[in-house]
Amino acid sequence: MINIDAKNHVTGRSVYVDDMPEIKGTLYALPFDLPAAHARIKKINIDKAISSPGIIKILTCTDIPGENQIGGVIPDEPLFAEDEVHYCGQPAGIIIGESESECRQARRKITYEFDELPVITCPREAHGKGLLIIPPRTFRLGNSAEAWKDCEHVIEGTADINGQEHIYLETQGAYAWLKEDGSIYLASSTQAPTAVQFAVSRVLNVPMHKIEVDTVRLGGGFGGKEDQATPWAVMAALAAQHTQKPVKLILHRMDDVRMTGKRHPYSSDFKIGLSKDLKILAYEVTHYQNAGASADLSPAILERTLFHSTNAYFIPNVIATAYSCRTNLPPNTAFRGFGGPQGKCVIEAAIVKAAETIGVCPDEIQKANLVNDGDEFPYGQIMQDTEAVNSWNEAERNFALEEVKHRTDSFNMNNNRFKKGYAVQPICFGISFTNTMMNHARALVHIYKDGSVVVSTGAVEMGQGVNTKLLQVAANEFGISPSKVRIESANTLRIANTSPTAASSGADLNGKALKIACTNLKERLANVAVNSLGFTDVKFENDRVIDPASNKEILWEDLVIKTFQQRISLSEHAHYATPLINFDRTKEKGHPFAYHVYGTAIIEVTVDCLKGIYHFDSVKIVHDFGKSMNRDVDLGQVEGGLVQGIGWMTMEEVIYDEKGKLLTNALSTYKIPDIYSVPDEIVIEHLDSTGSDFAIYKSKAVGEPPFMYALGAYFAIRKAVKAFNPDAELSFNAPYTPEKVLMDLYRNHSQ
Ligand code: MTE
Ligand code: LUZ
Ligand code: MOS
Repeated sequence: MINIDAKNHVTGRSVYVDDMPEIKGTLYALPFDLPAAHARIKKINIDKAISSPGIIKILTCTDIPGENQIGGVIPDEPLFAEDEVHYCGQPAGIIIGESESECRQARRKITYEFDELPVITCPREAHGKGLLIIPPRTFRLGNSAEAWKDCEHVIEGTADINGQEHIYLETQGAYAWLKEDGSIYLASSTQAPTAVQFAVSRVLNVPMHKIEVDTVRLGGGFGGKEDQATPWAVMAALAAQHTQKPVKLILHRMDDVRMTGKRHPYSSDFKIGLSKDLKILAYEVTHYQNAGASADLSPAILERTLFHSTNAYFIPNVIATAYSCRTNLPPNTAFRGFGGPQGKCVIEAAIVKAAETIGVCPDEIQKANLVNDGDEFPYGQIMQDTEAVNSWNEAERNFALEEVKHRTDSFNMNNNRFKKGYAVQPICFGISFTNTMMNHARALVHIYKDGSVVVSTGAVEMGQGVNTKLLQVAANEFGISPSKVRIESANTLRIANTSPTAASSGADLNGKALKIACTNLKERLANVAVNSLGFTDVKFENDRVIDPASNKEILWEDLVIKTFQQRISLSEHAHYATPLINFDRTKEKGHPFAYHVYGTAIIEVTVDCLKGIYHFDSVKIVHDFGKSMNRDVDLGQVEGGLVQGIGWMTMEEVIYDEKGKLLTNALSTYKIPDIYSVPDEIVIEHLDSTGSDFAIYKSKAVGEPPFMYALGAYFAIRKAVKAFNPDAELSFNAPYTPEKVLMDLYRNHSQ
C-alpha cells in the first residue's frame, strides 16, 4: 500500500500548523532572548517594544500563573529565564502582536542589562568542575581489570563526535485558542501531545482535562520534537490565556536553529584489548556527553549510549561509564538513535584503531566478535534471535566483500590523486523505550453504522508512515478495503496519557493496541453472525464476513448494521503494554528491549586527495526488517536514515564560538546532505529473518536503526585517507568534513 499521505504531500494539500485556517482576531507570539550564554540578568527594558506598533502584550516569568517549569525528566528548566540565562537563545519572554513582522520590529527594541558569567561549552571542562546533570552511570560485565592481562594487544584512544541540527522541514510551532469555558485547544507540532498537555497544565495552572492537544502530522520531527516542541506550545497557550485571543507561534528557521537543542556531542576515551586471534576480550569506555544547560532528555539519551556501547559485538569484559555534563549550550535533545549512534561510534573507532595498530582490516575484528544467541550484553539481556552474523554473512556474500577489497587495493595502487576506501558497518539496535514505564499505548476504534471505520491512537505521523501502517492493521484485521478506514489525528481527548512517538516504537505499540481493539470488535461481530445468522465459523475478508464451513456470507456493512440494531457497541478502546521487559537501575541489569534490529552495510567512497572532497560510490545494506508490512515505507526509512547519518558523519558541523554563540545558524553555514550527496548506488536487501512477536505483524521497527549504517561513512573515508597518507597520525573527530579530510591528507605528509 502506498503511503496514504503521498498524494497530498506532493500536491501541497497536507496541512501543517502554519497552514491551518486562521481564526479572525488571531495574534502572533515571538520569543526574545538575551545576547549572552551565561549571565545574571539585571534588567530587561521592554518599554519601547511595548509601545511599538501592533504590540498587545509582552510576557515574562512574572506573568506565569502556575509553575515556571517545563523540565520533563528533571525539573531544571524554566519556561522563561528568571535571574540568569544559561545558554544563548534561552527565552526570556514573548512578544504578542497583531502580526509577526510587528513582533520582530518590537523585538529589536528590547534592551538588556546583565553581568556576564563564565561560559563553558566543553563537556570535559564541565565534568572537571563537577557540573553534572545526574550522577554518572556505569554498566559492567565480567572483570576487565583481570582481562587486560590476557590481551595480546591493548589500544587506547579518544573519539570526539559532534552534534547535529534536526532541520525538520516544518519548524517548531503551535496555535492555541480558548473554548467557551476557558479550556484550551492547542494544535502543536509535537511528537509528544501528552507532554505538551502536561506542561501547559503545570505552567498555566489548569487541570489537564481542560487542555486539548491535537497533532495532525509533523513536517519531520527526528527526535527534535520529542521534548522541544513543548515550550513553544506552552507559550502559545499562555499568550491565549492572557489575551483571551487565538495565538499562533511559529519559529522562523534561524530562531529555531538558534534556540533549540541538537544531537548531543560526545567526547569519549576508550581502551580495547584483543587476543591473538582478534577476539575482543576487554573494553573500557568513558563517555562525556555535552548535555547543554538543562536535563531535557539527556539522562535517557545517556542511558541508551551505555546500552549500545558495544554495538553488535559480544565483549566478555566491559566497563562503560557515562557523564552527562552541564554546559552553556541549548539543552541537547533526542535525535534519531537517541545516544545509540554515539555509543556505537566509539567502539567502531576503537576497533579501527586496533586494526590499524595490529595491521589487519577492521572487518576482520568486527566479524570475529559479532554477538550470537546466548551472549550477554553488559546490561544483562541474554541475546535471542540474533541476526548479526546472518546479516554480516549475507552482506559479505551478496555484495562480494572480497572483490570490494581487491578493487579498492588495485585502484589505490594505480591512482594517486584519487583514493578509494570502504567500511563494513554492522548495527544492533534495541527496540523499546529504555524507560520500561513508557512502553504502552492505546487505540480507539469506532465502526460507524455504515461500516466505515475511524481509528485514533497516540501515534504521531511525522513522515515515517505510521498512519499508513495503522491503516493497514485496521483494514487487515477487519478484512475490509483501506478506503473504509480513516486514521484520525493524535488528540489528547481521544487518547490519553500517551508516550511520545519515539524510540522507533510508534507502529509497534500503537499497532498492537489497535490490533487488540479490532480483535475485540470482531469478536462481538462474530457473535452476532453465530447467534443470529447461524454461522459456525467466522472469517473477515474481502469486505465480507464468511463462514467457510457452510458457505454462508454477509456483507461487512450488513453485519455491522445488524450488530448495531442489537444494541451492541461498535466502539472499542484497547490498551497494550509490552510484556516481559524490565530494567533495574540499581543493578544496571535487566531485559530492557523487546527485541533488537540488525543489519550490515558495506560503504565505498572515493576521495579526491587534491581537494579533500569525496563521493560515496555505493552503500549496500542487508537489513533485518523482520517480515516488513510495508516495503516501500520501510525502504524510505532506510534510505532517509542512511543519508541523514551520512550528513552527521561527514558534512554537518555545528559550531559554537567560545562565548556559546551558534555560528552555524542557517542553511548557508550549516551544510546538510542534498541530492548530490546521496551515494551513487544504494542497494537495500531484506534479510530473511523471522521477525519478532513483539513487532506488529513481525514487521520490525525501522525508524532509527538505519541511521547507524552511516558510521561506516566516516571509516570508509579514513581508509582512503590512510591509503594516501599511511603514516599520518589521525584522530577520531566526526564529522569528517572535506576541510578535515584535506588536513589529514597532508598531516605529517613526507612529500
Ligand atoms: N522519518 C521521517 N520521515 N520523519 C521523521 O521525523 N523520525 C525518526 C524516524 N523516521 C522521522 C522518521 C525517528 S527519530 C523516530 S523515533 C521514528 O521515525 C518514529 O516513528 P516510529 O516510532 O513510528 O518509527
Ligand atoms: N525516547 C525515550 C527515545 O524517551 N526513550 C528511549 O529509549 C528512546 N529511544 C530512542 C528514541 N527516543
Ligand atoms: Mo526518535 S530520536 O525516538 O524521536
